[in-house]
Amino acid sequence: KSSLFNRLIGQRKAIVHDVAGTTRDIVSEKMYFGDKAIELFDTAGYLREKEELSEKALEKVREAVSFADELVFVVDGNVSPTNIDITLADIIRKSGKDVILVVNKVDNPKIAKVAEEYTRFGFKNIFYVSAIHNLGIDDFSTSLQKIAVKSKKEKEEPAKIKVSIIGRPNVGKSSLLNAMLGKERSIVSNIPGTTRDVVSDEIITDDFVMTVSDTAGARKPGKIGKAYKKGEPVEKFSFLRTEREMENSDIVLVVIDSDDKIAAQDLHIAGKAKEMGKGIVLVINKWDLVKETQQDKFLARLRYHFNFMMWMPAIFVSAKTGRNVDQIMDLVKTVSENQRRQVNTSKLNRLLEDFSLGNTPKGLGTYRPKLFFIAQTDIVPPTFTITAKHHAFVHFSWRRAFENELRRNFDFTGTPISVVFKAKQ
Ligand SMILES: Nc1nc2c(ncn2[C@@H]2O[C@H](COP(=O)(O)OP(=O)(O)OP(=O)(O)O)[C@@H](O)[C@H]2O)c(=O)[nH]1
Ligand SMILES: [Mg+2]
Repeated sequence: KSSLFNRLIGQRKAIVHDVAGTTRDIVSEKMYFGDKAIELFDTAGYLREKEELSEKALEKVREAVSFADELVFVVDGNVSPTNIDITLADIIRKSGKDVILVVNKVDNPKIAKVAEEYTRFGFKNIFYVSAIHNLGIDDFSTSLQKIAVKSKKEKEEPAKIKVSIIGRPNVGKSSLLNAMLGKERSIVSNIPGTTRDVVSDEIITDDFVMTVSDTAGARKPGKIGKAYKKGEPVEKFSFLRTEREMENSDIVLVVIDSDDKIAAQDLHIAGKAKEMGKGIVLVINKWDLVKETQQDKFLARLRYHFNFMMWMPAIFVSAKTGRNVDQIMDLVKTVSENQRRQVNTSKLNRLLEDFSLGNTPKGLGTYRPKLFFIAQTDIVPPTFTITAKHHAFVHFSWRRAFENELRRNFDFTGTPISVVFKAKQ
């Protein structure tokens, strides 16, 4: 299997063989076909046994079979089907998944006769190859390409980034948009509630097209209710528009006014963006108004209040003087990369295994959670799915600690990440 894997990947990967029977043996690599790709898993190491498969090895096989979308079943064309082959064929057939049977080591006509014995497994899609001698590999690879073509398109490079500017009324959102664009695009005034409709424009650089939207000031829901009763329906409408704009964006610039108190509403807005899985940059505006003596105090309060989102980058700017405004663009780009980060599956499994050694999730009574396998299942926001038994008994504090461990190992600055569980069948 490993020779075949290496042949397909093109020798780019050193296969790890050290610790048999652990997730350390999962080696994966992406194979690209144009803008489509498949991720190949080599299950080397599961099946060391000569005669029969241990229950543990079988479990690993079932796990891999259940995880994959399609299967490549590799057998040795030099020898007749063994008991292990028959057992594996059975598991694979029962999975109901599409299977490619690859009969390896077929490099001369004599062997071809033995190799044909494998047709009795009943798999229609068969390739006779020799990984060592590079025979039949192209045809096999073409059939992998067919799988890739069926798959979803790889999510695109962060060429297009949608950014929304959200914050309480009068914090300087419109001023910020104008400063970022370098033109007076949105109306600025010292009257709160100036912006009523979303105002968007594009910032185009060599690396990306950033659509930036200035929104109506987000007021406390209670206040909107009061305004509504007083016959000001526009406000309520604006708030809904704001939320919708947030939902439509990849990254939210949460703007707060450094010349004012940090309000519950500021935390509410940031919390909402987090809940929606959006990338977040905290932009602290009007820094020109804050005297140097007050700056430390403000920083301390900021750290205290936004403690629940340690991973959120913050930048101090002045829309008025233009200070640091350019750096917002750099931060947005970094966050955009982080929220599209895809972590290699073998690295993830190694991390989970190492972390679990010192942090076994405790269960309840006889219900002991057992974690089997982890894979990243989505981006924007990065989502990790752990296949487990009794996962309902994993305490939320374990999940939080593991999220922190992920953040320690991979840069997810500015993006929420999510760890979810999937029951093992
Ligand atoms: N000193 C100073 N004043 C600023 C800064 N940014 C904005 N302002 C002022 O703050 C006031 C409100 O600015 P806007 O940009 O209209 O604020 P907004 O958040 O869009 O307000 P709404 O649309 O009403 O929600 C204006 O008087 C601006 O001139 C800044 O960096 N420094
Ligand atoms: Mg405005």
